[in-house]
This record gives sequence, structure tokens and C-alpha cells, in this order.
Amino acid sequence: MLEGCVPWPEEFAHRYREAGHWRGELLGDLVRPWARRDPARTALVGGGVRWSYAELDRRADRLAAGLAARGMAPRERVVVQLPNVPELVVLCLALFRLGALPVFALPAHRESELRHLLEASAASWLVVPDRYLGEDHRVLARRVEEVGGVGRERVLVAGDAEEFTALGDADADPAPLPPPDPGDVALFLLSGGTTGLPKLIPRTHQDYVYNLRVTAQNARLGPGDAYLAVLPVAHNYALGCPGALGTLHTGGKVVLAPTPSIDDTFPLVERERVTVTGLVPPLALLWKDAAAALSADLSSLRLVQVGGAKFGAEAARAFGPALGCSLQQSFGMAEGLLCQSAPDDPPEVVATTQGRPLSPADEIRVVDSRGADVAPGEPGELLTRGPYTIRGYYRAEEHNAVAFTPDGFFRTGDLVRLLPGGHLVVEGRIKDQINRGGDKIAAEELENHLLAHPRIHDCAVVATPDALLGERVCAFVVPRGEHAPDRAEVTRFLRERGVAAFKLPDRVERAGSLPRTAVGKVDKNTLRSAARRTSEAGGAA
Ligand code: OOB
Repeated sequence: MLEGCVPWPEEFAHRYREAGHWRGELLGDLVRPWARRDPARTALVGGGVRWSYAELDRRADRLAAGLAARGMAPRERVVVQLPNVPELVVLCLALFRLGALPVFALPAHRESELRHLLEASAASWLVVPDRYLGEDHRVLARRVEEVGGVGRERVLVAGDAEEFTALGDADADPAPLPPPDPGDVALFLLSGGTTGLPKLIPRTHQDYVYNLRVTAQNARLGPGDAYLAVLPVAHNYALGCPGALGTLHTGGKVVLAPTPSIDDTFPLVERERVTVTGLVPPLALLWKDAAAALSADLSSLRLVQVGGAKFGAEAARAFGPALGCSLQQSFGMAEGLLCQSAPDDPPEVVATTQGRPLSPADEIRVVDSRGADVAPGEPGELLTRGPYTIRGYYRAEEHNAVAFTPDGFFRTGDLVRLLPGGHLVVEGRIKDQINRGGDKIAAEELENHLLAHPRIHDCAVVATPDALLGERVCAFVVPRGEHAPDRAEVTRFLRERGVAAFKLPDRVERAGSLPRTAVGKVDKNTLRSAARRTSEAGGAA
């Protein structure tokens, strides 16, 4: 494996190969069998194009050759920030074939996050769109182009490139490329983060192909399916669970929604006869209400996955009947483990649990704060290891020592209960993170930004409950001097620092000092209660 990654011990690798989970497959080969067998079959629809498997395959080969001709080499890191445009799918396949390693930034990320990703991955390339949702990403690229080892000529732009290189110009006659090793890293996903900055998650070709296979199987995905990518394909959920790549693996049609809005997604469901999609809970609530209110024909839908944050039992019960399809709860993480409802789970189990681990080789432990197994059915922290769960973050030796047990279990930071049938119920979390409708915000990262404000002496960020988003961000600030910055000022400041909009505090509360625990740590439980009390009272503290 690439230096800086933690391989699975040989004993485990052997076991996963023997069991047939790891089959030496390459992500770059995903569409090849379909392109040969049924070249005219539709693979990808979006951004005004409709490409067959043969067309997608050919474009990926030409792009891989074009990038190689421009000097892109195997194992170079490529920070990819593209929304759901067809270029993203072609680029993924091209990079996988070349053995260059995409580091997936979210479309919502801004200068601060891009800078970090470029640095942490020591990237040599950056790919951005020209514009997306009012943001000119070339302006962003100009601010960060010197970070890592990028430089102007290695910024590629989908669309109007201005002084950069147009992604469309990376085009050459396909030449044979040496295939990457299936056990080597193929892509980097981002952790939701609990510490200062998000960690990079190295996923190998064969572990990610396995990820695609188990999720596609659990969704009973086949060539007759049309998967609508509502959420960013750059995120694990819509990329590979089964997402766009899992759909291509099984010969289905991938439909790209340009934004997650109902205005964009419902007409696509109708026009493309979409059968499967994946949503976060706030979108699922929106779909449920909109399906009743609007006259869109959603009759083609057979399965909707909901995950990324807890989907309450009441909403879950009402969801299927409202949309006339099955619900599948999905509890996943970029680090690997995926739990999902199974097609034959009784409706009440689907409504009240977050499903079961997808692989027979997934190992699960539920432990107390001392690391001892809790009694069956009791809540505790979920630990896991398995054939598609990483053994370490990229270049993060120190953090890995706390994020993983000595015997290789990943500490998820999620509080769960394990039911006798193997289903998990997510009860909360112990990691210092806010889950804002599926968007993850590491408290410490936001606190570090806030502490840079000249009028903030101390601060703490906590979640407050919210009916639609599940949680919102509340920042307690202790001012330096008389006047605490208000929410408008904090928003302006964070935007200026290039922080993604989804991390901006929904509330800013002034505090005289922060409550401390007996050992001197900020007492976030007390702050969470205070935030809850004031939001219930409907006013500021
Ligand atoms: C997905 O992945 P990430 O990496 O953005 O976030 C993982 C974390 C989990 O550790 C958990 O805290 C939370 O998100 N989470 C859920 C959940 N699904 C994810 N919490 C409660 N209920 C759920 N259903 O979010 C992700 C990756 C693949 C598939 C689906 C979601």
C-alpha cells in the first residue's frame, strides 16, 4: 500500500481473499464488461448528456490517456471538487485506470477545506468546476493553487477554464496503462472529523469494489435499475453505497441531479423512471411531504435509502406508504462499515433500527467507556473491523493510536444498541461532532476558526436539537472585552476565512465563562442542556 497507509494484517487479508470478499478487482474496470456485452446500454444521464456504457468507457480511456500525456502519474493525489456532473464520473474512472488517487472534496467546501485537503494529501492536481451554485470555483482555485504541489498548470477546470487547463482538453488516443495493484489505495474519502481537521481515508480498489458489491446486492440492484444521485457523488453514500459506482457495476443507469432540490429531482425521477435513490433525513421528510402535495409521478421508485443521520421511527413508518416504495435505513461511514435494512426485514424493524452490518466478515463490538463489552442490548460505543473498514487514516500515526484499538478495531464514536437479531439502533454519539442533517461538523475545527476572531476569548460549539435537520450548530462565545460578536459578525468572519457554509453556527450565544468538568475540560453536556433550554424558550440566553 501507498506509504502513510495502514495495511490489513496478512492473516486478515488472507481470510478476506479466501472468503471471496477480495477478488483482485479494479475500480477502473467497473464498466468494461457492460461496455463489451451491451455497448449501447445507457450508463449515465445528466448535465444534458446521455452516454452509453461504450461511450463512458471510451471517454474514460481518452481522459486517462490525456491526463497521462499532461504528466499525471500513478499514485499522485488529485483533489477533486466537482458537483454531480458527468465529468465527475468519467474522471473517477480515468483516475482509477491511471492509478492516480482522487481525494474527494465536497462541492460545499471552500478555501479553508480545500487548503487542508491539498496539504494533507500533498496533492499534485486540483480539479474544480467553473461555477456551481453562484460560486466561481476558479476564484477559489486561484487562492489555493500553490498549496500542496499543484501550481497553475495542474489546476483542471470542468467548463470555462480561463487561465487554467480545461478538463475537456485532456484528451488523447488511449494507450495501454500499467494496471494498479488491487490491494493498493484507489481513492481518499474524508472523515466527518472530530479533531481539528478532517482525516483522509484511504480505500483500496478491492475493498471498495466489495463495498459496491454488498450494497448493490442488498439493494437488489440490477441492469434494469436507474439510480438517482441526489446527494453529492463525491460523498461515499452516493459514490459507492451503492451510489453511482455500484450502479455502474451492475449495469444500471446513473442519473445525476444537479442539486438536491425537489425542483431538480422530482422531474428526473419522472422522466428517467428512477427506481432507487439515497437521501439524508431532512430530504426524506421533504420528499414525503412534497410527494403528497405535488403531482409528480414517482411510481417508478422502488427503494429509497435514508441515512447519514438518524431517521426517526415515526417518519420512517410514514415514509414508504407516502412514496409508494420501500425504505432502507443506511447507517454508514466513510471509514467503511455499512449497516442497512435488508429487503426481507419486517417493516417495523426497518422503521426502528439502522439495519445490520452488510458483510458476514464485519466484526462488531459494543463497549463501555473502559473498553469492556456491555451486556447484550445495552448502549455503548460501536467498534468495528472488517474487509472494507480501514485500519488507519492516511499519514495520521498519532491519531490512529487513539482512533483504533491495538487489535485494529475502529472506534466509531457512535453510541449504539445491538439487538438479538443483529440489528443496530443508533442512540447518539460520544465523538465531538455535530450532525447537521447528514453534514458533519467537527466541533474542534469550528472552535479553532472562532478562536482566531480578535473579540473571541474562548468558545465551545455544541449541537442543539432541530425538528428538520436533527441537529443545528450552537456556538457559545466568551468575548474578549465588552462586546461579543453576534451571529452576523461570526458568519462574516467565518466566510472570510473560507469555511464551508454548512459549518456556520445557526446560533451564537454569549457566555461569561465556559462550564468545566472536574478534570477541567469544557462541560459540553451542560452547554447542550443550556442551548436546548433556550431554544425551547424560543429566545437567546
Ligand atoms: C455517512 O458517512 P459519513 O462518513 O459522512 O458519516 C458517518 C457518521 C457515522 O459515524 C454516524 O455518526 C453518522 O454519520 N450516521 C448516522 C447514520 N448514518 C451515518 N447516524 C445515525 N443514523 C444513520 N443512519 O454518513 C454515510 C456513509 C455511507 C452511507 C450512509 C451514510
